Amino acid sequence: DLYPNKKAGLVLANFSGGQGKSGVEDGPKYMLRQGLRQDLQELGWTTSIEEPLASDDYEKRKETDTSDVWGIVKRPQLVGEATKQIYESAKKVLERGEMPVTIGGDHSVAIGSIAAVFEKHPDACVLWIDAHADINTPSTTDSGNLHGCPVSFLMGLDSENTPPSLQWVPKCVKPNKIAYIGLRDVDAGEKRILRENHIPAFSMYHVDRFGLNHVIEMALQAINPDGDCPIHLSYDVDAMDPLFVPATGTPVRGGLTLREGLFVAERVAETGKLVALDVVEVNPTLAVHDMHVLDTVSAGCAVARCALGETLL
Ligand code: 5AB
Ligand code: MN
Ligand code: MN
Ligand code: MN
Repeated sequence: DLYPNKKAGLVLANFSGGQGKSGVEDGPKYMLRQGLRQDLQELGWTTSIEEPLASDDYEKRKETDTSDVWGIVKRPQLVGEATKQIYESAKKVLERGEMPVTIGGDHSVAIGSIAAVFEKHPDACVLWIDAHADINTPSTTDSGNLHGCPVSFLMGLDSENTPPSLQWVPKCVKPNKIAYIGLRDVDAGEKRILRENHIPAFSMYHVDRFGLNHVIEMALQAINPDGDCPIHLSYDVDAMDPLFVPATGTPVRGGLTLREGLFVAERVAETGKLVALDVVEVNPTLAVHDMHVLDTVSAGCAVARCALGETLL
């Protein structure tokens, strides 16, 4: 069996402070209501729930604390505190021998989950599935939204300009230990960072040129050449086309089909090396039809099921 122990700790990362739109904090609630926990139990997983953000009202603080800025960067204090809580929860899950499944929330929450995974597995690698590279630094970001920056903090890029509240983040991810698939909206500063650091990055162009199957093999080969490293899959649902995943904060047309999106998760499951999963950027309130909510939430749940082995026979 690929997953001999089959214990997952669902880390509910109901947080929206890494970007401006509200609603993404409801992602976990909708995915649970859709039956995510039962789905995983039917696959044979024992599940526990962690609620790292339950003891404070982060949404309220987002609305009221207008002084939480660091130059152009928005809400560094809020993001620093929330991601630290998520980090502590994910560490607890890992210490119990369970797989952290972090449900966002915006993609800044991956700061916490990935930091925890590298503490337990220093030899881990990250597969980042996204339309965006999320590697802006406080110096390169145009939006000031921290969900566009998590990778730069985890890599320790531009540490001179790291807001004090995020200085706890370990510089754990090396440039040859993270690969991207699905990119199609990368800022100029991010392209320079990817190039200068030789970070393996596969855009939709590469998916069309080589096919997704080959792209996944190249990505895994780049970060995990011997196939023995633990894998953290950080999955932004906007990697998939807005036709299939309309209710997300920064949709970009020309993305992965639903089947391609699930195939990535299935292929990672097949490696038997998955140790942690994030599913982020489901924002039910951005739907204009009920069907948009259902499509998006179902796709998020399907990613989790596929990553945890659903379609492997
Ligand atoms: B997401 C953009 N690069 O920095 C920025 O959805 C978009 O987690 C970031 O991938 C998108 O604001 C963040 C323009
Ligand atoms: Mn994205
Ligand atoms: Mn993202
Ligand atoms: Mn987005």
